[in-house]
Amino acid sequence: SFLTDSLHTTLREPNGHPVKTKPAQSSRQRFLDTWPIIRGELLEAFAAQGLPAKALEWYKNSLDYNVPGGKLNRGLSVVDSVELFKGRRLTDAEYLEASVLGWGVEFLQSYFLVTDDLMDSSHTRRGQPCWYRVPHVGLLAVNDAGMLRSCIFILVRKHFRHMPFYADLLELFDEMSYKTEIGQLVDLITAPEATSISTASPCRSTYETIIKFKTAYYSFYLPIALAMTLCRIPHTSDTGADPYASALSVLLPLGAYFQIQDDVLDVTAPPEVLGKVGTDIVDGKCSWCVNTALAHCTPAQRTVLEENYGRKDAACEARVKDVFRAVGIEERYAAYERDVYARLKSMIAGVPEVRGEDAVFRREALSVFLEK
Ligand code: DMA
Ligand code: MG
Ligand code: MG
Ligand code: MG
Repeated sequence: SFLTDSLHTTLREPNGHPVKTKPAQSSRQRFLDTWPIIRGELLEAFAAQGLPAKALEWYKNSLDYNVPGGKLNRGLSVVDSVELFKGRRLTDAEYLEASVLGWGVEFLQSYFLVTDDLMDSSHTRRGQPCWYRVPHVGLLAVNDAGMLRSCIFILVRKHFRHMPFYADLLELFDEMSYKTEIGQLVDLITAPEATSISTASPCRSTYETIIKFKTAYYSFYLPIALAMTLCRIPHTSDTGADPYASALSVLLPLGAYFQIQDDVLDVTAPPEVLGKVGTDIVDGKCSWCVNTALAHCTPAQRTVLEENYGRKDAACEARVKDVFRAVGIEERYAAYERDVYARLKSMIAGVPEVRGEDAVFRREALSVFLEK
């Protein structure tokens, strides 16, 4: 397929020598190698419903377009953490099990991205048009998104229905989806159509709620909690600490850091690098940049923000970006990043490691995530 062809193309240095394969790439490759199996199982389940060939074709295109094209950090975190907790290379059968959960997080992600792009009126994603902008897709993207989410449950049922932790897995996917939906709700109602920032009044505490709910739970806690569940890490330990709660206490601020970075990239990164065109200013989002700018701007700059933020107009957007630059958004972000990185590192150092039957919850899973 176009997908595997492009992935197997050898990357070249400017001097023409092949780029040396880093360990990170081979772990990514092993994960990607399970995609045809996962995809095959889903197509088989779909075909078993006895549907017209055209429907199968549509479903196949939606899967290929929306699922495997991203950085896959969330999915990889599941399989890498399972390997880390078990302390050895997984057998192919074990790896496939772990990858079902990894792809599960990626299906959830694709569901949220397809609907997020519709609601944010975005144009591009992962260097291609957003799914709803593809000719003939349009609002059918709503149903396609739901079908991407259903993939999680088809696969988890097939692979784990007989396991004692089946309900725990379902609960994790379900609860983390709910948290994300809450986050998306607050994100959207704090950016009402045609309302200037003076009345929408973004504030720090609303912002912190938004990013924790819309990003941190599903992107950071979910992959680690799935890996812990698969490795049968218990909820109790000798010290009395619940390792899931300790993981959560680091992964929520780590996820917030990630979303703050996403907000800064939205206004600063070139679309060729980012794979998407930022829409936060035009959409009037309660983002880290506007909150930071409001906290440090002069009264004149505040007026510029009030008159131009959230307007569907490129000139207004450019004026907002000028204020962001003038108040030093990038420098302030760099300072925040240095600080939060140090803070997370010391938090991670205090996380207790907890032994399960044949696996150990290791704090290194958290630092691996931080380094990514
Ligand atoms: C990210 O919000 C959260 C979800 C649940 C997709 P966003 O709109 O900032 O994401 P992006 O910048 O990727 O559109
Ligand atoms: Mg968006
Ligand atoms: Mg959004
Ligand atoms: Mg964003």
